[in-house]
Amino acid sequence: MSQYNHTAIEKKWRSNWEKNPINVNDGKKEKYYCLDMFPYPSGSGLHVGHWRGYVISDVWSRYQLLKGKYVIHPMGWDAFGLPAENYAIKMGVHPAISTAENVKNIKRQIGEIAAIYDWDMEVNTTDPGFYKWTQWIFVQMFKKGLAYEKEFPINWCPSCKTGLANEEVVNGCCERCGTTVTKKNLRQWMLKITAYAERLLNDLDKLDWPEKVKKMQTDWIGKSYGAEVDFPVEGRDEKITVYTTRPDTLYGATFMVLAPEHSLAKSLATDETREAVEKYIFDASMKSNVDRLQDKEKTGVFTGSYAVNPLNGAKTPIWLSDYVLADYGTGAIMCVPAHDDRDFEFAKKFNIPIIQVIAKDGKEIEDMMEAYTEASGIMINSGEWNGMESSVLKQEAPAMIEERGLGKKTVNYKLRDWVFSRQRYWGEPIPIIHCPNCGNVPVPEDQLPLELPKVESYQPTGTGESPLAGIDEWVNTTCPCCGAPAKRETNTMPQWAGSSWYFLRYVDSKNNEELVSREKADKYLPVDMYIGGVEHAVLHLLYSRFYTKFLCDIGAIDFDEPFKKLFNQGMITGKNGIKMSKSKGNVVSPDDLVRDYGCDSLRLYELFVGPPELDAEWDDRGIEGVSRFLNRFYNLVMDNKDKEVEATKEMIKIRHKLVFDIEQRFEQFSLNTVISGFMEYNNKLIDLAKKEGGIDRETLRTFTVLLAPFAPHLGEELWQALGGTDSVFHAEWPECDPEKMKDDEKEIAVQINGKTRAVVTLPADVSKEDAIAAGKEAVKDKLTGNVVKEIYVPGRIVNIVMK
Ligand code: ANZ
Ligand code: ZN
Repeated sequence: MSQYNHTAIEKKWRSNWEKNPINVNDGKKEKYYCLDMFPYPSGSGLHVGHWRGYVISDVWSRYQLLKGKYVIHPMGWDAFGLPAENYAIKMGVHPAISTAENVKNIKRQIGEIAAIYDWDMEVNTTDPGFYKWTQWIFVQMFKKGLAYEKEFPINWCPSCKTGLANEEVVNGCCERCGTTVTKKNLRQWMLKITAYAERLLNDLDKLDWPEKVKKMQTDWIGKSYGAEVDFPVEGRDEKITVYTTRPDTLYGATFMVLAPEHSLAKSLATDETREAVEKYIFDASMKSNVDRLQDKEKTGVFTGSYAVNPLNGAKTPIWLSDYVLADYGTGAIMCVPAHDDRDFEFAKKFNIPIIQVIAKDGKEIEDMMEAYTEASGIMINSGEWNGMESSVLKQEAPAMIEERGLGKKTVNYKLRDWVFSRQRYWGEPIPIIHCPNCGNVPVPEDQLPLELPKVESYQPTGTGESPLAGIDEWVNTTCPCCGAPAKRETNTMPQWAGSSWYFLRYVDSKNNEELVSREKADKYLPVDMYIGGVEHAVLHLLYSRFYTKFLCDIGAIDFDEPFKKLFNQGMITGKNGIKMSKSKGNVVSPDDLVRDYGCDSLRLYELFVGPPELDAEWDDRGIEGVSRFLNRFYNLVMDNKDKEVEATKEMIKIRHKLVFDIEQRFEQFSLNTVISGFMEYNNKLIDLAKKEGGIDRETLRTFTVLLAPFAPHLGEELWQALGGTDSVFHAEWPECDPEKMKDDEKEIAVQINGKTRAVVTLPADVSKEDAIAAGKEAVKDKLTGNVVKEIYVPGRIVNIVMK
């Protein structure tokens, strides 16, 4: 068997594509926008895991191309952010320089994949021509009151020395460096993403996204229905409003807990409790969020004051505890230990009474060992509510409470406004000027971009100010409104700022007048297919939806969801599922594999390792198998291309079945089984070629077109060998005719008493009588006894039962 020369073939077609691009916009074709999550240009380059996502998106793009679409398939760089800055601090190299080097290197590596990226569209978030518009969006948000300043305790990473968004805190630790996050009181720029909570939630229905991701966003937005109930404080004019999702349990509230930061916390202390209360409040303020939220033993302090249950007048002790969060609901809760786990634990620890108000089967439990948390069962110990079903009451109680003037029906969201400032250097400057007369004034739009100045030291100051604060010439400016001496904002934007809208820019990346022209936006946007890792389920994918909705609201674009379809690829890991990383020494570089087996083989193998949505362990040895398949197919074509074989019924049938199977698997995004399908059909054709002395050219051409999205170089080479004069990607995607797929003959097993004795080949639509007759004929010398029954299973079995 001859071996095809992948090096020569791949080189030939690369240079050919450069001269004659295959994906051209003729203005008539329907567009298809297939987007990769753009990478951060890190210094360590690409490994085989990175390849997978890019191969998936390229195969999909080329499939669309063959279906006659103009494919928008761009690439760019998410290049602001901490790693480049940390590198600058370590090496003393300006981040712009190291970033440019990394981009160059990764671009070369991505070139090895042979994807059909349109490099004319390339964007880089650190390019002033790009971040002009990142700043412009911020200014628009500021004008609409959606970007605002606020001082409050934010998540603070003591190692990165910067504030973090809630989304960047994972299990209480900094998403980037893993350090435990603490709280710090800082003036912050905030984006009011909460104004879009309802739309972000409802519009998930419009999206063809994995259910898992939709659920993560739903949970993150965290809408809950309940009631705010007012508890008057005994002996005072104030009342405390609690938020509860379980107003059905009001009769079971035996105490109340306020967050230590609650505005009334201090004043509720009595002479006897003051010292303990103040100490508790102070200690809580020193604790990090992890300590507060982790499931450790509950702590708390009794304030000495009581509130009055508005429903039954019960005297309810008021406690402080840090398991109640200050910034959720009202920062105060009514506690029902019989039906809430945390309240139960607290009540047990501090010997507070427990009153059961829901009974599973109508019977009260003597000594509760744990909370009964389900909202199902019969109400007991609940006055006029006794006997009601708790699930019904849970729905009705908020309105009843509101009618009686004891509180109101409410909806709550877990989603918080987005902390949008970073006290770091390598990001977009926030385009705001602080004027002593005019307050916060945005940099006038015609002065954007507000360029990031060069600094001497990138080192974060650690005081909560960015290194920009140290450049007096930059900080000191004049107010664009009144001309008075004023100061620039020195915080920068988070890395998410550019990635929240970059996909809009590709289709008009050089436009200096607009973020994207409406004409181009209408024509080429939104994204039809977005491919990337699942780790972005709530960060990038939520922010992008928010930005898109905002830009739609101000008329910059005409759609309010950025990504119609989302595909999350699984990760390629090293042995035993361990993530590839330099430090673990298990990184597999594509370079040697491309050299030894060719780009086409590696592309196929990246997909052959398993279902694209699942993680897969890398094993170099597997590439042999796909490489052997490509070689066998190459030889099949080369050996048969000139034989002028007339297509037999069998060949036509296989050809149509091939198209049917491959297309169906493609549409289900089952790319690994497309490849195993190729292998099976290849074997069938090789056998058939032996039997029939060749294979017809049309079948070989069809197979070549189907294979081309996966192995584009080989696809072109074989297409040319089969007489193609234009690129294989300009061939039409083959049609499948279901009529031609039908088997017109069937192999039918002939059994005697259930044991197969012969096989007969009969027309697929043979009648029962004929099938039985033919079956009996085939086994006639074995029919020695009395035939008692004749059974025909259509198309499969003739069974003759004998005694
Ligand atoms: C009484 C009650 C009885 C509750 C019961 C639960 C079960 P969601 O919105 O679904 O997360 N809660 C309210 N504000 C809180 C805060 N700031 N910090 C901590 N917990 C808070 O849950 C809302 C429920 O969480 C509320 O309903 C409240 O406890 C608690 F059998 O009120 B519940
Ligand atoms: Zn001014």
